[in-house]
Amino acid sequence: MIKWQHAWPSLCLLSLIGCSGEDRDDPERLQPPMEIASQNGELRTTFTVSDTTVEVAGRSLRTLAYNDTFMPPLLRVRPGDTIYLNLINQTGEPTNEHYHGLNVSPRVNPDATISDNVLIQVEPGMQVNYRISIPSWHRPGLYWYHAHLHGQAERQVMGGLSGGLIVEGILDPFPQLAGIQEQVLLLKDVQITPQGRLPDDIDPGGATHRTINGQTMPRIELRQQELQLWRFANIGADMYYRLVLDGHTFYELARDGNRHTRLVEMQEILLPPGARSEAFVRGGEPGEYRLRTLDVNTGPVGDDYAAADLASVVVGAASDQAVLELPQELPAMEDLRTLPVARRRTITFAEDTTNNTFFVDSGAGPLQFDANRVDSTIPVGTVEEWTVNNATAELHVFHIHQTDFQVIEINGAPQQFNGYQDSINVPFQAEAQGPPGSVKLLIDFRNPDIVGKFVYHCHILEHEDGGMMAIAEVVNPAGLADASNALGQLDLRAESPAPFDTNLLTNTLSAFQAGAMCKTQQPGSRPATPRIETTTSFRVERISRQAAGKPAPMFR
Ligand SMILES: [Cu+2]
Repeated sequence: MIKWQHAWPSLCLLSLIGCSGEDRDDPERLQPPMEIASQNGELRTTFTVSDTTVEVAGRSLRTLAYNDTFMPPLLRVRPGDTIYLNLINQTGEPTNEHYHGLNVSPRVNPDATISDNVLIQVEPGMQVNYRISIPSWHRPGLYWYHAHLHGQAERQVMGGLSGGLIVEGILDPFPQLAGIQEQVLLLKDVQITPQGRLPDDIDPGGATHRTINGQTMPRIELRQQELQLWRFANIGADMYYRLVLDGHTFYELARDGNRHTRLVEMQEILLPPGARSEAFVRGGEPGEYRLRTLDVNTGPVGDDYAAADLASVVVGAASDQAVLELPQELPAMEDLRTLPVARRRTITFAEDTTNNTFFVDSGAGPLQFDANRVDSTIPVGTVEEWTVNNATAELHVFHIHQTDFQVIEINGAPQQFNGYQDSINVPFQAEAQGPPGSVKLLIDFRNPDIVGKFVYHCHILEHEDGGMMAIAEVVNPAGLADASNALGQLDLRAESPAPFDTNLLTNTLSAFQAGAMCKTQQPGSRPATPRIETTTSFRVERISRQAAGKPAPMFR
């Protein structure tokens, strides 16, 4: 039984779609995730995180979940929309939320709501009000959201704290394809002990249940010659997938929410944790096929993921409708190699296999994550070339928040320009004394919305929790109007469009005061600007007094 706990019940009930009676009456058939779609430019919802029991893979699992569901709602928005998401933490441990892949602010908003800021933690009993403003130019595609609390990310994501997010419009350039069937395929694996819990110490390569939209081995239907868009997201904690559909070819349209400049024909899709692939599939000869993942070995000190069947795919007889052609021309994208490189950096993933600890060397030696240290300071408005090395004997997955990159080399081999992505598999070091595995990226830091502090890390969440994460701070060295927002901290100056809502303010201040992560100011690391008149801590204190004594009914 799915329970909904929305702050705006009438609005959200109106916007709930994706649960047609036909699909729900046929449990073997792939059921699309529940959806919440934006209305009039706004998506408003409340997620309550609780310690609850969910049903998954025919088992009961005691876990932390959003709104008591293993597969929480798919959020569907359009470029230019705003997400208002209230996250209520009714569990005994902190959590938070990241909006993976969105090119949005990493800061605290001027109205005391939180944008995509993973340095905030939502303590037990607290609520945080997220407001994510998606720019009107945002690239459409498949994204996802998930808990991103350092040290608990693997456990919280595997247990259920992850879901899908679609920015609508990926097929807009192809009006001839309007209305084709899309299949949202959210891949999430989960390990369940005989006691019905997650293992105390998760071994990424341990026995696991593979689910799609929370279902085990569902049935997907299409007709011979029918063109469908299959939208895969790996929203699990650690696992890699190598996806094949027997007897069929994938024509990849987009990666990580970025439409390609040409369709890429693939027999197999490698999907590291966090990655997305959106691909056309055309129904072959009538019959039954398997969607499978092949064996993956992530290296000599890595993990083995055994091959597994994921879904049954039934191709029916052709319909009498006209056969749709694959799009031949895709819109052009800017090849970042045509732009000047402002700076070259080398980032190296390293690890200590004896202690199972993980490091990023951003130029100051191998370091574990420290929220109070800035590892890379980047002027906004630039494109940088990052060489990401892997000096270990297992795969890692480089992911950076708030932006995308273009992969220009893998182990020294130049790569054709197909588009952008936000995650990339980094090959392991083949020989102990040999060169590291390596990818070379052009990372786009031109979007002024991303001024602030955010992270880059390995998206194998065991490794991220173990320290393989670092902080980037995008700064505005010109000291332009919004430079003080580069603090990535509470900024309550007069630009706020509306009077402060005391509840929002109380929630945000509580998050700051409870979580040490954002409070330490780094001396000398801030851009100097005459518009910053007070320190952040003073500003927080002043507003705190102002808010004192006011009721905060939404705060628990
Ligand atoms: Cu890793």
